[in-house]
Amino acid sequence: MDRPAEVDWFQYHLKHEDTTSKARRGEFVTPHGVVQTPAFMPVGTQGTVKGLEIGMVRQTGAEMILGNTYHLSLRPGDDVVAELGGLHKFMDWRGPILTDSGGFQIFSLAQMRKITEKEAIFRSHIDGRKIHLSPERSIEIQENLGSDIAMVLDHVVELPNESKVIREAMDRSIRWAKRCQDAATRKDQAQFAIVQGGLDEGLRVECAERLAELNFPGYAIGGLSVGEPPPEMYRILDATCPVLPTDKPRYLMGVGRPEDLLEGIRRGVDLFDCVMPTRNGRNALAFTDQGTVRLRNSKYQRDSTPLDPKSVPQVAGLSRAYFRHLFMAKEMLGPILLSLHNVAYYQRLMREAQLAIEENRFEAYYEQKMAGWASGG
Ligand code: PRF
Repeated sequence: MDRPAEVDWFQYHLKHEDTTSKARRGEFVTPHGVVQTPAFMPVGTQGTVKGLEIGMVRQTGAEMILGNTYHLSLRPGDDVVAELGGLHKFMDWRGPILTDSGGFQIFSLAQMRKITEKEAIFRSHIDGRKIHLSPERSIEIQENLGSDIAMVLDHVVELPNESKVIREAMDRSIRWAKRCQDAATRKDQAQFAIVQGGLDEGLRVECAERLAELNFPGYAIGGLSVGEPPPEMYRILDATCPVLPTDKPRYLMGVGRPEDLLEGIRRGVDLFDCVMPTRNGRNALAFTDQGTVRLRNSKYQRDSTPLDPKSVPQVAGLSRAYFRHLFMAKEMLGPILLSLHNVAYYQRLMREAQLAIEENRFEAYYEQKMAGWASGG
């Protein structure tokens, strides 16, 4: 869609700061609409939030979704998506879209990867084809997809790792962030930088400070939730968040469990994404206020209690026994309805968190949710 180039999109309004924690209540303006923060983005890797038709995604209350450079450039091809009018039109999602740069997918999916200063070279996990992904090409792909927010290409390394390797990847990620910035041609797309630096607080602070100088419209914290114990991630958030600009949104990439979201929010994170609600939904694991429920468990065979009476209308009337039956019988409705429930659960959590921040009671809200999840129903 053509939009006036002179309009200053991507304003972040910090509306309120919780007095009991570092939680922030904000609003992020994009060309495809406003996102209330804290916010959770369902993951739509291949141009679909798995299992959910687009009306269901909207119904959950999600305001922004995530798409992937890596997957969509390999299949169907970013040139194809561009020719068909961009990703919004292709998948009929009218709201904001954020696309990841490919940095993390090269790390987690690609075979035979090699990183040089110029680019990442790897083999496609689909057909083994050799692919070159430079910062400039990542931005070209994301501009072709037409997302509202493009992530810079970063170099993600395994943890634990030698400090020299972590520093080199961090330095390269900063140089690549600058190259992404210089490659931008679309006024209706904002780029978010990504803080790397492993589990080293000093490196994280340095990275955040150096990226802050480049004045990006938003900042992500990457390289976490890659297998380290959760307290390590919280320690890095404690060190990193205070160094990030207060007037820009902060995005914790690929996180996480409901408790990780609240742990992030009380440290000042505004935005999250994770495959957890959809992946677990396909796998018979439900999120509830009493903790996770494994619906294949035989103890639910004759359990007539509703999974969650506060869920969406399609789910609110369904018993645990019915869900167990759907999964045992391998009916496709099971994964669909449970993905819908889980994504809606995450969205409800974000709305509750937003309200708690507005009313200066986030810590009390956090304590109450954590106690419920620990109660085990
Ligand atoms: N970098 C990018 N995408 C990501 C991550 C990252 O570090 C993570 C880490 N949890 C998830 N997604 N580009």
